[in-house]
Amino acid sequence: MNYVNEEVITASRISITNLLQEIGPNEVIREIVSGLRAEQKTISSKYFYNRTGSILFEEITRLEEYYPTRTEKSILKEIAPDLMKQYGEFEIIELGPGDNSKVSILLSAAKDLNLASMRYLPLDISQAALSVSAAELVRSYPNLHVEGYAVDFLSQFGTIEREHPAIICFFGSTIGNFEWDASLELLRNLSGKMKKGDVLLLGMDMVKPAHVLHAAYNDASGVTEAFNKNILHSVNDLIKSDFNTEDFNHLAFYNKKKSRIEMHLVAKRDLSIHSEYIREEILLKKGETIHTENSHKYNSRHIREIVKSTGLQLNQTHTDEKGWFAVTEFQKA
Ligand code: AVI
Repeated sequence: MNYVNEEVITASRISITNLLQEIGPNEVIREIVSGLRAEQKTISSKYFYNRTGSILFEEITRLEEYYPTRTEKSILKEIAPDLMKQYGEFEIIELGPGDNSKVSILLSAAKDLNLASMRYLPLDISQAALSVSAAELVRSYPNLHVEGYAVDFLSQFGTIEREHPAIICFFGSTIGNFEWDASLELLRNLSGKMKKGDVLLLGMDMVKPAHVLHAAYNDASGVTEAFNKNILHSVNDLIKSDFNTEDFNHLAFYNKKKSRIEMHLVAKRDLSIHSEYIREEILLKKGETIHTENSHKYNSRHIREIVKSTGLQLNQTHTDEKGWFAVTEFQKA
């Protein structure tokens, strides 16, 4: 009986709203096929995250070589008490929350301050993921209300109604997976929708010795390789094609000029790929690559460019002692 009551009480602190405008399958097919017919073949990194891809990514975040996740969390642990003292009355909005592990650091610091009530607004593409995480969070934080939105946060951030100032969290250096110009545009849009006093906490993976970067995307146990190759399974499902992961090698390298890790899949032999949706096969020459991901690495010049381009004010850059990762705090002036 108690259990049932508890479920009712926690459920009353959760609301999930679906504002997704469905993207038709034709658009997805068109996007993937045109990427595969381009001079430099590409598959957008958003297609990594089918069920297997999401599990593999979680595994990557726990790898010894993959420093970003644990480094970002250690920074958050360090700064959370002061941040929550300063902005404890703010609501927390998180773009693409993933598991609850990062926001939990902020919420725990707020809980330690005995804040009467807290509102957390996670924005994610997956309504199912939002429901599972919301249920977990309200169980751990008795003063917490979760108002989740299934949205494409890139285009729909402005549609979220809110009255209070917010800390907007965009963690994990997900921003780094966008081309530099696209990331500035995204941040400019975000800044345009922010209200005076709102704070943006941006997780940014910083430039560091190339061998460290190389190892993070070429781990010894081959999880990143499996993650990279899995995008072909995801594409096979979406465009009914016949890619075979055995025909490709994983390639990840640091492109210093563009300050980014690039991931590719390299054809081991000449290939002809069929899809139920296209008449002409997709041809690959031996050695030709499909570009699957960019992961930009930043320095202080990039941060200054962001300030210049978005008009946001730079409050502080919080880094670990090696300066490998930064949680940068911007404010809407
Ligand atoms: C999600 N994103 C920030 C990760 C990154 O590091 O760019 C994805 C990833 N790709 C390979 N390993 C991890």
